Amino acid sequence: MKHLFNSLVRIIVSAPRTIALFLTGAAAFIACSAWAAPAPIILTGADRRPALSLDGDWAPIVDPYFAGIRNNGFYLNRKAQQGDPFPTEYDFSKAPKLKVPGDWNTQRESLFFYEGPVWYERDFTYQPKEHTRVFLHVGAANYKSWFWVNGQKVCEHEGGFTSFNCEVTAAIHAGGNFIVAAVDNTRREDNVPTLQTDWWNYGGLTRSVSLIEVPETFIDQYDVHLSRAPETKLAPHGNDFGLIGSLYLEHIEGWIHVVGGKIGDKVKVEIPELNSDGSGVLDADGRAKFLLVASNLQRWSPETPKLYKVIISAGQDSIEEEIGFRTVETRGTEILLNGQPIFLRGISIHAEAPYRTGRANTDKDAETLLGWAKDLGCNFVRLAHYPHDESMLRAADRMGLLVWSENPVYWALQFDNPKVLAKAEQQLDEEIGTSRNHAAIILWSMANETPNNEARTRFIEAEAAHARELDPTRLITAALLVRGEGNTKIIDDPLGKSLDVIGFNEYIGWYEGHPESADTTQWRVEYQKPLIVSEFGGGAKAGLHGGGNERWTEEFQANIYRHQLGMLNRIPQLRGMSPWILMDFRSPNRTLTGIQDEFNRKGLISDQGEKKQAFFVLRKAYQEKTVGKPE
Ligand code: GCB
Repeated sequence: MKHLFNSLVRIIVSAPRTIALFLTGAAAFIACSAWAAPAPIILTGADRRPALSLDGDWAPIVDPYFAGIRNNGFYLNRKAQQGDPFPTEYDFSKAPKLKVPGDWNTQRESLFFYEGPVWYERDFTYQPKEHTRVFLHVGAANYKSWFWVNGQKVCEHEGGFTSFNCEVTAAIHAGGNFIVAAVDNTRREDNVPTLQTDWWNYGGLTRSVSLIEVPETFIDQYDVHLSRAPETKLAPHGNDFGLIGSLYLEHIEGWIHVVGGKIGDKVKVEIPELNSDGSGVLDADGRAKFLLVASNLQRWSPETPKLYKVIISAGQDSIEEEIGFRTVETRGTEILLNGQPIFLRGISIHAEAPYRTGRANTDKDAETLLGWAKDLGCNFVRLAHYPHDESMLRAADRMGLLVWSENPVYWALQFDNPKVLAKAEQQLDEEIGTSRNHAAIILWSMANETPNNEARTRFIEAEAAHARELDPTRLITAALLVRGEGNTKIIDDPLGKSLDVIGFNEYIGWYEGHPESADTTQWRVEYQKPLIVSEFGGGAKAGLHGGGNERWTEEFQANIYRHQLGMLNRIPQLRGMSPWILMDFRSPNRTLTGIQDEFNRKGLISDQGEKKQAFFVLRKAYQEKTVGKPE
């Protein structure tokens, strides 16, 4: 406002040309707020498409007052152009570069605590092909982002942990092109997540960026999964499918959605190794269902993480996937994987990069983190507190780790604000739409530690219903808070009614009592459903030693784990655990100098890869299977 006032004063005292320029600038600003570019689209298996990588050096302008949008009719060009509305003073080419993918906080000391807008620019050459559409694929941009190609707005997006795709076909041309992006990680009350979290608000183009080419009519989303229906044993003399023999037949089913397809167009799914294929035809919504019969399928499990090549095609378009097939369901208080009860020996993981810190985003980060989880004896990981990078999910599929994937509905959002619900649902659309074909994912988590009140319950019930509609094949969970009465811990949050599996967090021995307090704690659980203790733990600085009752020592943390494991074994419907947390991670809340230094130190491993004593306590329990009900 103040700026507008100053501008008006300047206009009144200056020449008519300035008035014209001011109006152009103001119109451009209004246009920016009012003109919505087409919404980005969701692509399943975007990483399986031919792509031109735009990773590498991008030129940034740090713009704390967002002057690039307000004053100058945007930083749309590589540098200020003649005729720009106000005398402009920017030139991307002069800026020292930032790496993409990457958060800006760990790349430049002055940006360590920075929250606000940063502009990015990148040049590239391109040769358009006929009958091809081109999408700018953004792995993640935290939190809000806007994109222009050759000065033309191509999209904007909200949400910092999911991928999205902006069509650039009409904006791109043969030869030299450039992209300008603005990314703003300002925390706001009506964001998802909201103002308070316990992790670093890493800003920027934190995951890979590329250009993806697809035919004019193309597959955007698909779902290929094993049917939960029991397998069919064939009669020895023939059957509906014309096969003879005593084979086990299983059904692989799903759907394919085609953009630009016509009713009746055919789609096809093939699994060459199983000698199996199936087809379907598009309905009025561009979706085709299919069913495949597979014999002698080897099911995916943590012990045998078998992935099959699956070819999905529609008209000119085709994608080659790697998909595992398994079922997951609950029966009473059991979790059944492939029909058999399973205990989830897990660990929670943040997307914090091992050794270098910052946002994890490479195959190597994923392999290191999940490699440590395997070494710990895990068959399960809770990917907290937001959807992780595709490379984590691909690695989990390959390495045989079951996954809890989480929507960033964390602590106290504006639960009574319908716009906030819409944002949470949009992030679910993107999370589920992009990752629904990972055999590893068994649980969609709706939220973490939310206050028990009616608005919250309504909000998460709506979210859960939305998730079930998007994906009826997986289990819905959330990490709940527990309440205490004397020595008894009670799980009776009404939200439990709308969950398939109940997660709960507790910090006995750290935020309350002593490690030994766990020995006398009783549990009352109001739900006959499977339970997962989604967090417990305590802080320790790697290399700091002392007695079992000295806080911050490795011994103290190990002591918490010993007593917790004993206590948890006394909860009859416990079906899994994901203690907090695999590796130390940055959090601005953790200010204890010399110990925390802006790291949450509850990791079993330090950010530099040092394993603490508690790692070995948990590993022993997992390896010897002294936790959980025998499977
Ligand atoms: C919690 C939160 C987690 C925190 C953790 C802690 O309950 O869910 O995000 O980091 O506690 O360390 O306090």
